[in-house]
Amino acid sequence: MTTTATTADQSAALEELLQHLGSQAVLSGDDVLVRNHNDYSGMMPTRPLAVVRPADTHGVATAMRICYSHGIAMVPQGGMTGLCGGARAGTDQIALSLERLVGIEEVDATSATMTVAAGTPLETVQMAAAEAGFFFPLDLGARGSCAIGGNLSTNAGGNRVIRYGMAREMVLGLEAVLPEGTVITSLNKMIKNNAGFDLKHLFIGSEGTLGVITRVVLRMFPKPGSTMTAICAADDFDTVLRLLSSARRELGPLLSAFEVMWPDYWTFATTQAPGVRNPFGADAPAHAAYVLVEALGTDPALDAPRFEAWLERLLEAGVMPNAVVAQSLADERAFWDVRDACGELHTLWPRHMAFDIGLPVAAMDTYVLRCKEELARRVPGCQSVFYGHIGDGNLHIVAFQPGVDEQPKDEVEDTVYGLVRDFGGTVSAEHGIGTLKRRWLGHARSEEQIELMRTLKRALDPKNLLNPGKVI
Ligand code: LAC
Ligand code: ZN
Repeated sequence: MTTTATTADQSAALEELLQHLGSQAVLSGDDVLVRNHNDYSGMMPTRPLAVVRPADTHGVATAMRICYSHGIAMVPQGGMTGLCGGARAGTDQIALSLERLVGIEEVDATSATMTVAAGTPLETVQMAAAEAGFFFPLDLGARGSCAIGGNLSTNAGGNRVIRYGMAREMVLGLEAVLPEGTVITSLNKMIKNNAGFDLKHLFIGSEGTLGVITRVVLRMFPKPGSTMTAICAADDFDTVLRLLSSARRELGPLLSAFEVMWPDYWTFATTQAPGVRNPFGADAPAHAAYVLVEALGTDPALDAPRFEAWLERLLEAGVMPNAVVAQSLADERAFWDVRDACGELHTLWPRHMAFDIGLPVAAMDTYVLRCKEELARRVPGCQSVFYGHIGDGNLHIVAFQPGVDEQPKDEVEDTVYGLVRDFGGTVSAEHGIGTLKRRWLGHARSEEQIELMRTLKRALDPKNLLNPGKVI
């Protein structure tokens, strides 16, 4: 059931919100800031009816109770860095921004946990963990702007999943507000707690459709004592797979990133992205794939020579043609700059289409070849680059057709997702579904799975007012 609120309902709700939360927490009409109009998905911006910015859980619950009783749809918003339209609010909807619900509430060194307000930027969380002598491993390009609540509601991935898992693995407890305003507080600090359903997982990865996360208890990890980073070249994808299994075997639990870049991406990054240099040298020969390998250890005196010796053995055995190991922090940064150059693709191809698919690792290269071929056949002049977190079976594709007014979205999506279905993959490995990928959900989930998602949605949000039209 979808409820359509009348203008009278909207005015009554706004008046009540102002009365209970104060003018600092309610912005409407022209006062709504541009930052609340859109996420990073590149969709058309929309100005929500109003933005409500409560400063505590009680305020969030009050706002949601008021909106629910007046039949007004609410859209939770964090740092607005999502890539699928999940936080984009329509003109008749109220954006519920967590931007004032920020701060580190507690750092518990004995439990190795920190309790954090949901609007806190990821980078602030990382820094607070570091100050306490710990490490918070979730990391992604948008770290300075994205909010931890958004990271959890989308179950964010990033570059260190291979070692530490997705955002879901870093949460022990949380507090969330149900669509009609009930607060569910479970700030659990224990690793083991099998007392009934683990309700936090209803809210992690459901993209703000079942509840709004307000506070979280995060796991902190020991701060690594050493970082080893290398870029390896491979002359075919089998070499990449051999390198991956060798890294898993030889580096064991130290392996913390395994990022693969296909030549189209590599050429873009090392020749077109500003300030990025080719770690093999500007005139180095081209290869079939490039891999950034990172390992985090405990003791530089032991770990670094072991890491170098491992790569040395592979080079000597002729497994791969070339590899460079970072000798300084500046080198490490320069290697990651090649991988992070994807952030510059929007300047090169302003209206590009970006994908975040998942595939069985063994099928990855065949998929890339087929996809590139089909894109070239179906979309004349199509430019595309392939890169991703291959250790996690997660491939990013960015495609663009130059010289046309409107991008051929349907052809490109049909190609990318049609092959995903044929290869038994997923339409989103880490960015989520939002609105952008909603029509493709059936390529990755069965009807029965989607129906169960809808059953849960109806049970928690019978009026379909919390982030309606997203995910399912
Ligand atoms: C990345 C983000 C876009 O891997 O998921 O760069
Ligand atoms: Zn990614």
